[in-house]
Amino acid sequence: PAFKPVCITTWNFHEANKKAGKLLDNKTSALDAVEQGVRVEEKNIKNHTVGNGGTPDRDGFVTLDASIMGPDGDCGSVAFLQNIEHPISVARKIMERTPHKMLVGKGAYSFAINNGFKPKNLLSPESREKWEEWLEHKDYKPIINIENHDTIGMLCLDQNGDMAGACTTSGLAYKMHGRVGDSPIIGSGLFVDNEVGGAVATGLGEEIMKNVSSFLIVELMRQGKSPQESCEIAMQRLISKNPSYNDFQVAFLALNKKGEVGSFCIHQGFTFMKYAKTINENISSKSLL
Ligand code: SD4
Repeated sequence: PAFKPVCITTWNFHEANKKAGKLLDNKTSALDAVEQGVRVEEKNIKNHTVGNGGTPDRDGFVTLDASIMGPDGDCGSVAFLQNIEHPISVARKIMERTPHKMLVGKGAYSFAINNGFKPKNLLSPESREKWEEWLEHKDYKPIINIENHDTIGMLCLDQNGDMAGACTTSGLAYKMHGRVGDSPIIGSGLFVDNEVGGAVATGLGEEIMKNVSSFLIVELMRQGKSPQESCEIAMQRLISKNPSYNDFQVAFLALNKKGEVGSFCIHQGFTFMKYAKTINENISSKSLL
């Protein structure tokens, strides 16, 4: 093949990254690979930060955000979606089957049902129990590295040299009902430009959104910066806008068209997965602090 496929994923989502990496090795397109890859974690009830089994908002509702972006520059996203296990696939259908890029809440749910998705209660007994414990104190503080696995953001470069990305999450634990994070906001939680590369973000979405960080990282790569330099410069921008960065985590992951990878986070503890040449490994990110 002209290009050696690469797949990278936020945190230690071993299985999801391997699934997508192996699909790329079998000539699957980057777009299909990112969708199939992140679905592994959406389905996984033991993971409390994505899809099924996700941590609910403060009122006890699991509400999901997701986005997908393909090599043709097109994108789709869903936000505040409930009772649907695979928001990434809903996002893809919005991209492919509607004149729009984003659907939210009840409208996104109706669209999903009309397109063959089945309703499902996503609040696992375990997540419900933890929420009930949380209700006793109702402390609202972003947790820095939730169990070391969190929002799943994935970037794939396929054998044709085409790139796609996906991002899917149940968002911040115990967020306000109706809160939407960075993950479904194109340019914030995810951005891909097939001429340059792609970036994904995880951590405190409010900070990522106000800096449109994934778009910024891709634009820095367009100017000739490496993925690593681009992640670091975007982080400098982000922390320059909020002096209390010691109190929250943000992490970036980027991939360029040459298959080079970069990552940067505020606090130690962010890791990412990389699949290349049949090796699937977990790598510790450089951090600011
Ligand atoms: C959000 N960025 O909803 C997501 C959550 C996350 O690590 O990635 N936490 O703000």
